[in-house]
Amino acid sequence: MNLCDLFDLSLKGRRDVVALEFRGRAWTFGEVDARSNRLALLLQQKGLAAGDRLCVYLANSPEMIELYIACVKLGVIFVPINILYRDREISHILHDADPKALVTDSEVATALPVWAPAELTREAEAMEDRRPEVDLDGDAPAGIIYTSGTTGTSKGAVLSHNNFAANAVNLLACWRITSEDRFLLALPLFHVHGLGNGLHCWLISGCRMRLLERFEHQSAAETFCEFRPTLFFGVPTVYVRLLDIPADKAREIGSFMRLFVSGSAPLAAQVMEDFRALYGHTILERYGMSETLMNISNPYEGERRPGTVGLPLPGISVRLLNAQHEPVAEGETGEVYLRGPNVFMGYWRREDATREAFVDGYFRTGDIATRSKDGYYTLSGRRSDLIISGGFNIYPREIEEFLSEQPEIEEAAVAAQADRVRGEVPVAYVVPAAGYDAAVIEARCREKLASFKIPREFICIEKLPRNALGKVQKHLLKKPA
Ligand code: MCA
Repeated sequence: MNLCDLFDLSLKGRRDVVALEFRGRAWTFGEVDARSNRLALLLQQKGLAAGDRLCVYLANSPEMIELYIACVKLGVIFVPINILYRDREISHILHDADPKALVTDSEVATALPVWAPAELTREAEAMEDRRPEVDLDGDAPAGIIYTSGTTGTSKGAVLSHNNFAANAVNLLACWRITSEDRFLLALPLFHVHGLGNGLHCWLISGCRMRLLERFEHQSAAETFCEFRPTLFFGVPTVYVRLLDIPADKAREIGSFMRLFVSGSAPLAAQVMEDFRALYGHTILERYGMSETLMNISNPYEGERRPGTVGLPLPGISVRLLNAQHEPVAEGETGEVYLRGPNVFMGYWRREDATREAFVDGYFRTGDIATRSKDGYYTLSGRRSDLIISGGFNIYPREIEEFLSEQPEIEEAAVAAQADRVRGEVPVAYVVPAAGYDAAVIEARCREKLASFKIPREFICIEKLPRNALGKVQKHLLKKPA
């Protein structure tokens, strides 16, 4: 079996049922199937074949969904690019993934063929509504998700049909997702949360999904009350924003909602408490990664314990190991290592990084956790200095390298600063050189880096605190009095 066999539960099994709503329009599963069949044959006619990569730089849209399904049907590897990325970040992925083409509405500097989604849709209308004949087994790669790299440049996590399938089957079973659900998806499809969990749970369960281009907190109450969803996935920032909805509206939303899920960053226990008081629902928090999809989840039935990510999902083995790769004692913190059908195939064309990522067949997550006597996991930190802002991963090294390229900066360090809405935001500690002007530097960052990576503050200091080995001691960084 491969993903198409699971998708056919809805694409064929629920052909005449409304599947997808977007900006006031709706499509049945049969229409989604026909459109993605035609698109797959068009891509094939344009020279794409199983194993080729197709980069996609698009905001959430039905066209992005159809492209993904067409790639799955053809065995083409789907490579989504964060729509907030700028040229510097995009060009790295276009070079690394080595795709046949890029699909986008934006102006992107590349020598690759660039196809606009509307143009593809128009050309595909002339193709037959026929499934391409491609023999794919579950170990075929389905997608490459670029995850910010600790070394400053991101690496492509290769996820197979089986990875996506195992993840979706787990979530449908454990979160009771069925064709009766009405699913509101506001998360970006260029990340695993929106693509791996969102799109796959929708298409395999056969539920009705309303897709949003993005989460807009100003119109969230109206959107919820108009569509009346039963299922919603969010990052903690979204739930913080939902706390601002008037109590009467929140109660109304709580009356038709079945399940709120949170992930991609830690959910503050207080936010979970406040949310329960306002909506009458206990958010279900879970833990995943781009390299492994979902690993650990609080239970649907049973205690959803605040501050924890719950229990390992079916088929997934978890170890907490110390620096010597030995199991830690009960209640001690250790690094999370994972093994299971959800764990990726490796980093694209990075045998070295892939080798380093596994110990005895277990994937090394870089996350630090403890386990309670009754098996609940609590994440307590990270091996690297990853910053998670509004659910987006930021590796300071990438920003530090960019800042160090500026002639007006001698050296810089980027650290996390707590933020009520986004959890953490990046701030830069800068040793200035001649001509330094924070506004000029910020403008350059805004031009070259995704908005969520731009340091919220540029703090000038005389020198960076370093240990005897010369390593910057970020925990000693503080604003001058
Ligand atoms: C944010 N912005 C966007 C989007 N999201 N622009 C276009 N499309 C988006 N999807 C930009 C806004 O234009 C603005 O840019 C800035 O972000 C902040 O926007 P704001 O309106 O203040 O939004 P917010 O209330 O802060 O909410 C932000 C958000 C966003 C919508 C929650 O952070 C988001 O969608 N986060 C989800 C990320 C995600 O899917 N993470 C999963 C990774 P400007 O500042 O220029 O005006 S996968 C993962 O982590 C693992 C696998 C897992 O376990 O899930």
